Amino acid sequence: MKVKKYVAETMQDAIFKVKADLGPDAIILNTSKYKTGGFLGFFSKTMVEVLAGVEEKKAEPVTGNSLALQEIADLKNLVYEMHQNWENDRFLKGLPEELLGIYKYLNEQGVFDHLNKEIIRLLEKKELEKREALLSQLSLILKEYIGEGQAINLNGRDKVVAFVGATGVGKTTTVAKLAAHFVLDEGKKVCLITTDTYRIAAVQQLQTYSDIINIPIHVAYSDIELERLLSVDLKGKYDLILIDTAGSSWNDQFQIGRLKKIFKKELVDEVHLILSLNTKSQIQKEIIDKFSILSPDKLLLTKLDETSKYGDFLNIRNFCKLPYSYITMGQNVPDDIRVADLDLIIDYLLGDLDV
Ligand SMILES: Nc1nc2c(ncn2[C@@H]2O[C@H](COP(=O)(O)OP(=O)(O)OP(=O)(O)O)[C@@H](O)[C@H]2O)c(=O)[nH]1
Ligand SMILES: [Mg+2]
Repeated sequence: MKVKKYVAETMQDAIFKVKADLGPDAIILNTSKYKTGGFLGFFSKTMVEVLAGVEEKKAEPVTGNSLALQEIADLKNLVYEMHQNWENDRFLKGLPEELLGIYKYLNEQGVFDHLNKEIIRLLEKKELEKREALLSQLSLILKEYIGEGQAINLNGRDKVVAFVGATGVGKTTTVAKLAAHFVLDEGKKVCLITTDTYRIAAVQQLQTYSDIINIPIHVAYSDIELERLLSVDLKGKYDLILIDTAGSSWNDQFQIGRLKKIFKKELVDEVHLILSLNTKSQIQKEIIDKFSILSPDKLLLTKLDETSKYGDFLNIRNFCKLPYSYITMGQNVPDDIRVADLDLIIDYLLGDLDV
């Protein structure tokens, strides 16, 4: 241990000196006071003496090799960054003003840089000068990237559709919105099933909606029960059966695996993976990866109202090409849901563009 003595007029000053010199890990070993100066015992000053120490950290053995490797890695990163900046500058400098405006706008919308540049290059090739032509070409390119939405289409046959996704993304609310839509707007016979039996409140939440819409609800406590409901009890009795599931933390492979067991493909026609648009793109990617073992058929995007940047409509395409089915934009059942219509998405994405 390194031990040192500090003298000051007050204890506070002494401690301050200790910390400044030995750092926050220092410990006080002893304190004492003594008088100094003065005349015949008058006018003397009381001083504080503090003995403090700190454990000396053993330096990590640094080998010549590891130091050199670290330096090489740092240099590589630096060169890569410089190259990226240089490329970026070169790319941006060469752009006509309108295209630069579009690039900056998409950048503000949070569109991944490499996608953004890809889109601008495609636009560049068209050599369009008129603003209208440029915008309509941009909207065509974006539509191509995003792809046509695919709502639940009953096509005269009955369907079983299940909804999966991370905790709290809006599965139950969305199931209620869709149930209300198919009953009230399309006059279909709809039934609900929930496999979310972990929380009492979860069953009650869906029960409340089913009471309001006046449709039956069944609770499946196990995969065997769900199988019986779908293959025997409810078979052929409804135009549409909607299955709500318990939210799985996307890190919980066990929970997601359990759903796989429940969804025997021949009993469930469509699985919609629900993603919330208020989640970071990188996390969206991880969620998509984790839920891919359930082989979802469509992506359903929720909480559009909780974001002001719409780049994820494009970014998600980078990880997953499944069609979007619906978009939800609020908590109101049944109003806040729309089919993932391409014109609607483009309106959101390009709504504020002014080039
Ligand atoms: N702002 C906004 N909130 C929404 C939307 N959809 C659902 N919510 C809210 O998000 C919260 C969670 O919704 P739930 O439907 O319970 O989510 P869940 O995925 O079923 O949750 P778990 O079953 O716990 O995994 C509720 O407060 C909903 O009202 C939406 O489009 N926008
Ligand atoms: Mg729920």
